[in-house]
Amino acid sequence: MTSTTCEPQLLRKAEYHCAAHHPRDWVEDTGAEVAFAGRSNVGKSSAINAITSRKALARTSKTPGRTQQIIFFRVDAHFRLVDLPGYGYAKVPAALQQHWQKTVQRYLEERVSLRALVLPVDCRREPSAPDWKLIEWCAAADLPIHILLTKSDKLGQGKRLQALRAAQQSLNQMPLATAQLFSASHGIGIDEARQRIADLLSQTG
Ligand SMILES: Nc1nc2c(ncn2[C@@H]2O[C@H](COP(=O)(O)OP(=O)(O)OP(=O)(O)O)[C@@H](O)[C@H]2O)c(=O)[nH]1
Ligand SMILES: [Mg+2]
Repeated sequence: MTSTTCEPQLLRKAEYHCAAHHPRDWVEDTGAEVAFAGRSNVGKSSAINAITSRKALARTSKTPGRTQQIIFFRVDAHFRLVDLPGYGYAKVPAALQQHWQKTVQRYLEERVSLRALVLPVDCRREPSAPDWKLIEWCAAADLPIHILLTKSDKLGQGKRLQALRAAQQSLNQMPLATAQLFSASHGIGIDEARQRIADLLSQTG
């Protein structure tokens, strides 16, 4: 029997499972998964690698728009992490942009095993309009969302805490939205994120 409580260290066992262009290729919708959404180039794939303690589990790139499919990582028979295509990169052809948008929308609306979204947001910027759309969609759907204020290595300690307080303040009407400081490259907030994701995966659906 598989356990339905996810220990944080279990996330280190994540393995690449498949990349899906089309909903028919999605992994069977059983068990529990947490998906990483967000702007192109914000650091979704880097966050997955940091949290799973893997250098190149999810492919990262300096070229925005790298992750173009929904990528499933299997933690064990019950738990998964999912890397969603990024949004907001202007150079991606409109038709492709629309295809992703539709796919991601369908994923969010239909996926029964989805327990929460993780949304990396650059800590030096305000969340973008599509970031807010996701945050508000989650609030309306009663789906937890955990915001990683990422690339926080780029800020000094004082500015970092200021960014965290501002984010928490802007989310204070949304009980299922949480935020933390994070840096994939400098190891900031990785244990905290791993713990949070394990807790979110352990919730019953
Ligand atoms: N300084 C710093 N750079 C980071 C951090 N996280 C990611 N990066 C860099 O940001 C760039 C984009 O990272 P990715 O993880 O590929 O971003 P992504 O959101 O998966 O991008 P797409 O798949 O294109 O949507 C890479 O050059 C990373 O090295 C961080 O915490 N600090
Ligand atoms: Mg990526």
